[in-house]
Amino acid sequence: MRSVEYFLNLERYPLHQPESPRTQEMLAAFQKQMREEGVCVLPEFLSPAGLQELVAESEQKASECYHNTVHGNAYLEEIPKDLPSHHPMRLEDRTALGVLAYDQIPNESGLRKIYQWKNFVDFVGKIIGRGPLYEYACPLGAINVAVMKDQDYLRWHFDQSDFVVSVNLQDPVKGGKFEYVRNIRSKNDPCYDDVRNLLQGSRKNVEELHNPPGCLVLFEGRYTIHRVTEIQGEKLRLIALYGYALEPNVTSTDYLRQIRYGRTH
Ligand SMILES: O=C(O)CCC(=O)C(=O)O
Ligand SMILES: [Fe+2]
Repeated sequence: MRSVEYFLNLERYPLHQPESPRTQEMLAAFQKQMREEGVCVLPEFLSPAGLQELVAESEQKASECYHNTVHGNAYLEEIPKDLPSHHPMRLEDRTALGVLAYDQIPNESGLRKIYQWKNFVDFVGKIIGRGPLYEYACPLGAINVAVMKDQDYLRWHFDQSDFVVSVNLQDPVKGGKFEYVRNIRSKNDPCYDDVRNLLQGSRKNVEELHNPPGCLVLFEGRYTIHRVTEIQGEKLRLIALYGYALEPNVTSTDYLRQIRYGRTH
């Protein structure tokens, strides 16, 4: 049985020594990056051997994923009836992807070991800077792996959650780029004109995230709109998504579970 250390690059990121000056220095820099940019990328977070094992495991399970195609808007909300015709909430697009749910991730998986490791949870929580983190209490979503095949696509959207923690496992041959427009809206201003222009094809302020396999990414997606461009080719895009909450016992709705996992439990 492998220990969590096997999967991580602890030489570069000494999470096992949380009090060491190097870890503290690193944390301060990532906290600053998170505060200022709303995104934080930690390259080579996984060890090469750990990455290889997690890819093999996900590839092996990929055919069991639930695949769904849904059309909707960028707000992941139903469209109110009386909206003007030019409102960006009326603009719908396609999302097509597969997902492996938490209960499809093997009990011995390194993905679980990392997710549950106190040093990891504390480290991520400190970077996010919003207090201690709790494991997401969703039996399907706490850890899930997005499996994207040829022609799959994740449309432009805002997240319903404050932040996402992801570990990229495998890039496709072509496409599958994570694009975003940083703070296109804010808490107080929905900036509908900018959102509409983007949804209609504008490339203004579009950035591409550089997160090769093995990267850990922390991302705030509530005000930063983002998408994954269409996958091309036979190689799967595989990315593990870790759900954490700022309080205990936070879970997802049956509606959301049905769309993402094709079931509620
Ligand atoms: O697959 C990704 O890189 C991002 C996924 C995402 O944006 C989401 O699940 O909300
Ligand atoms: Fe998202």
